[in-house]
Amino acid sequence: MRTKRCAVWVLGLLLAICSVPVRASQETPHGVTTNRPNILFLFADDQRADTIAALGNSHIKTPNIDRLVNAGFAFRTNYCFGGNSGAVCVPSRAMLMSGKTWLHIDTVSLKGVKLMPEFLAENGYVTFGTGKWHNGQPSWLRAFQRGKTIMFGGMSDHTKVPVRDLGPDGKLTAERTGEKFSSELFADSVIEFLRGHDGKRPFFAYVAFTAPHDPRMPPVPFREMYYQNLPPLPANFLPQLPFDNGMMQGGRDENLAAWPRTETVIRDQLAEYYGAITHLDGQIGRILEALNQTGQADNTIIIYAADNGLALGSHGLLGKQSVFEHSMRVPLIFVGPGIPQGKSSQAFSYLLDIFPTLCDVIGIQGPTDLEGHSLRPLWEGKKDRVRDSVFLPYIGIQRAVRDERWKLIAYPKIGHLQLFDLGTDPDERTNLVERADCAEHVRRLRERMLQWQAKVGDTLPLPVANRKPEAIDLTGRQRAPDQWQPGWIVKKYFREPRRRRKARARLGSRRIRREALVETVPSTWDFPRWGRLV
Ligand SMILES: [Ca+2]
Repeated sequence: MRTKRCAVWVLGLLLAICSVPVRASQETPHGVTTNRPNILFLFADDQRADTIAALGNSHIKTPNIDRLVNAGFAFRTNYCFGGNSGAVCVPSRAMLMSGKTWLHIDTVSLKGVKLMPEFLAENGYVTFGTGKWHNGQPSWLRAFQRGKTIMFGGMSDHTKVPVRDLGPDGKLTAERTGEKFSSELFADSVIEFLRGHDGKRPFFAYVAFTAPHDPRMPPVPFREMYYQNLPPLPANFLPQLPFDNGMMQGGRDENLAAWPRTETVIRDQLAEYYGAITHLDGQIGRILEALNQTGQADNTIIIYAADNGLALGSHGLLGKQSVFEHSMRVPLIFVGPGIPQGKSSQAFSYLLDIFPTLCDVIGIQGPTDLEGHSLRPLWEGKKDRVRDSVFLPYIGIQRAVRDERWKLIAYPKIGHLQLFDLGTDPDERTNLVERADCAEHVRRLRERMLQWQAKVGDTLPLPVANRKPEAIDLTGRQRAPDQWQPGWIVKKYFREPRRRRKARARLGSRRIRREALVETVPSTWDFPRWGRLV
């Protein structure tokens, strides 16, 4: 009798639970019912933090990212936590998705790590992914329930993107070539998802653009607009980094222009880079418009970020394989319910803070082993910082640590140190490491670096004192294009001008190299400046 009464009670309870409407609320595994916002994650590839008009770049046109800046909260001193690969995208995305540093995860496969979208799905979210995924197919399949035009790998010709879809059988379709420019292709896919979403459960939509990663080949009008009005050289332009930072020779990124870098080439490549960003910005505008049309905009958190920065002429480098600010700092903007509008913070943050931040905002207890911090208290004004320094470990060749004003970079392979006063020298142009009155900063920051190493389990030995690096000169070094560069870029940046080819044949390489230097090097090619930098 007692058993029968109990069974009836349980049946009644089950019926009551089943009759609870699910449209506006979700139930967590802990039984707490909440109203959760959607999440739209817009992620650029290789976008420097200083390429957004509303955040201070007076040359670039980014009206839609500006809308996000004006409607949300920008983290102005946000970093990628270094990396363990020349393809910085791989560790950066692994850290974003896991909330852990690259020292503690298998960045290539993400095996055994709880992923941010996977975790959100376990907590009631519909997860959708489009665009680049550089951490293997099994981890993508674990992360997302739905997907279209997914590009597995690091890069492609933007007009011939190799993509797969997630089929109704839960398997990835065969690879096909995308029919549009990458940014348009991925925008189309997420717009289709947004329009088709039934709203019964909140969504997490991840849009991983491959712009402005090279090939720097935006549609013609977008590069023409900047050729007509060339971007200025970066303040820390150099024809070549004068010492080997460990990634100068043999890396793909550094190969995209001849040494010494010239003003003409760098300003043209900047025009193409800015064009790719402005074109991407237009696609972001389309996505925001589609979100508005669904009526979901007021209940959606939008995140805008990028995986790593880029040098593009700064310090004589082109790529992201350095711990200078231009290569490790990336945009980070949050927009949404409860987030202040048009505000920003200089507090230090990392991309790996996004996972714990989202857990905090939507009211879920995140995995206990996340290494980042929630950034929510910063926009709520409850804290003015979540950490007091930033550590940037890059493979076994570079380590940097910075506090609010000072930054120390160590190059363990060559025993070299650089100290910059970011307060007066934000472009990292003048190395103060040998100045007697700066010795205390070197000592203090080196100590901080050791503390960071201990904290994250980084065992790389650091230089104990500065050793001046040997100068190298890559002038005229042989280069070959990779398979993804379109013909016009190969012709423009890889083929030697005919007059120089003829002269080389006539005079021999040694003499023409000197002539080429005289001919192409801009007035800023100034060897005494090297002395200050090294
Ligand atoms: Ca990247």
